[in-house]
Amino acid sequence: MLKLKAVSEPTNPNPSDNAKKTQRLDLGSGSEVLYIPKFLSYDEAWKFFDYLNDHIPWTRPTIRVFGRSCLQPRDTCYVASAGLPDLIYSGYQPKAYSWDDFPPLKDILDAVHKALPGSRFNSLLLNRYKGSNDYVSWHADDEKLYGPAPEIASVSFGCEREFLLKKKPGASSQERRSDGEPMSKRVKKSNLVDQHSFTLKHGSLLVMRGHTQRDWLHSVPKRAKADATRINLTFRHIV
Ligand SMILES: O=C(O)CCC(=O)C(=O)O
Repeated sequence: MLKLKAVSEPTNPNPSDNAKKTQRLDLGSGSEVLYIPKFLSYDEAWKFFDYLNDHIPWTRPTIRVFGRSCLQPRDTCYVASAGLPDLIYSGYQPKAYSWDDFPPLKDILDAVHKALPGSRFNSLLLNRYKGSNDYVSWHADDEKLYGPAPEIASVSFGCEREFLLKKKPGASSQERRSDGEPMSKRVKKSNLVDQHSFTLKHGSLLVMRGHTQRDWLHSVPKRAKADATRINLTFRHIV
């Protein structure tokens, strides 16, 4: 597995945004990840953390995984614009709160829209990891309601956690077939890497786009040393 190399790539013509040092990781086949470590200032991000920790009606639902019921290993909440189809994942349908219920979320949404010109997020899944035993297992946000190539913007607060990406097994074989070359040659030529790791910092923004949900899985594993609370917001667009 490789750690992301810090390649500063200005993606926004606004010079103050460039100073935030966007790192771009090309995953191949039309998938890419952007990472902005200092998307929010340290102090501003702690103010949001305190607000979210205290005011969001966190719940820890029972979900179904591989046919068995279990407690989701993190707290959650869901916010969506009015009139959208319901979100259902792992047999669980969260109540959709309104943006007006939590005004600071609209400020974060505005900042995300500004950083990602053309984006129009209309829903938000919030996660709270209360310590090192909380996690999210390997999955892709590939529910049909997000469309075939969703952009997902993830803002992190509090304790740093590792965020992993690994290629779906089927995705590499699709690549081989369309290319028509044996895998060994391809790997030598393009130096493909099937796993990546990011340390998601307090106040950072990570964006998955293109075919990332189709071809890759992501997770936030348990980490013994990550014993403080982390809050993560994933902004999504329901089509
Ligand atoms: O907490 C994170 O960084 C990831 C959350 C996630 O994967 C999700 O909400 O689907």
